[in-house]
Amino acid sequence: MTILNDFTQVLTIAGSDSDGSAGAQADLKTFMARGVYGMSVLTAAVAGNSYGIHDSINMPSSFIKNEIKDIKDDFEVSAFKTGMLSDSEIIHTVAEAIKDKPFGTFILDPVIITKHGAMLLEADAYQTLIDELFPLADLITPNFYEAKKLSGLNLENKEEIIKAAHKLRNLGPKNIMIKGEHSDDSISEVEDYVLLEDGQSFWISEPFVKTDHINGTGDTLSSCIVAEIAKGKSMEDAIKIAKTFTYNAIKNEIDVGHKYGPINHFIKDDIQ
Ligand code: PXL
Repeated sequence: MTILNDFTQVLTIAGSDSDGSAGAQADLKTFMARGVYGMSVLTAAVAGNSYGIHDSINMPSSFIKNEIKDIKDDFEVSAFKTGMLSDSEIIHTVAEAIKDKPFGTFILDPVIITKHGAMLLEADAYQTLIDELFPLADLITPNFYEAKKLSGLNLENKEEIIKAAHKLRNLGPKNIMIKGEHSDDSISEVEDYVLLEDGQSFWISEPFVKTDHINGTGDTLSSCIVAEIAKGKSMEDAIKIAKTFTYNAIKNEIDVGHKYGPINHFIKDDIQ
């Protein structure tokens, strides 16, 4: 029998998506693909498939607290992320439970809305997210829409995106990654902007892939960053690896579901 010692341990605090394409399921698949041991604290569960989300429930705060306590009591988590947090009460519960930094590096994916328009965070909870979790975050990864909502800026050009990143960083997160706009099918590249803790910044892009299979893209990117940080990569390297991994997962489509399908976590690549 082979025993794998010192396995790198990571955690997602997120919602369950029944069709396996997004949320905690996408995170756990990414953790597996990147060779780390993944755990999941569920905040909510959505009933959905490739046509969309049709129902959802939130976990009670007392249950979320117990899930986090059980991980704390028994595991050595090196890095973790948050995804769907639903409302202010859940954000507050999670913030209280992680404020003593029990799980290492914290990647906050400020999940607000799905690609197909389902709201995963109540509008009156944006400020709670900013007040209670931004100051604890090592990195936030808003998409274009979330960056607009959270910064209050229109992001009409590159200067505005840069301005939004600085504005968001002034709210507490150490590093910022604003993911590029891709609602217009005529673009050729999806370009993200990264502002690092030391003040350095860069644009990072991959070709735009015209496909309906993009569920779980943001979840996969942030959980890949978690995995790479946990394995010892720098923030910059982890972001670059995650961008390439996610692009490969989009490019190598798998054919499940009948409408907006998942990306492909089975891809074998040699991104180190
Ligand atoms: O991809 C965003 C997302 C996050 N979390 C859950 C989801 C989705 C999108 O469907 O269902 C639980």
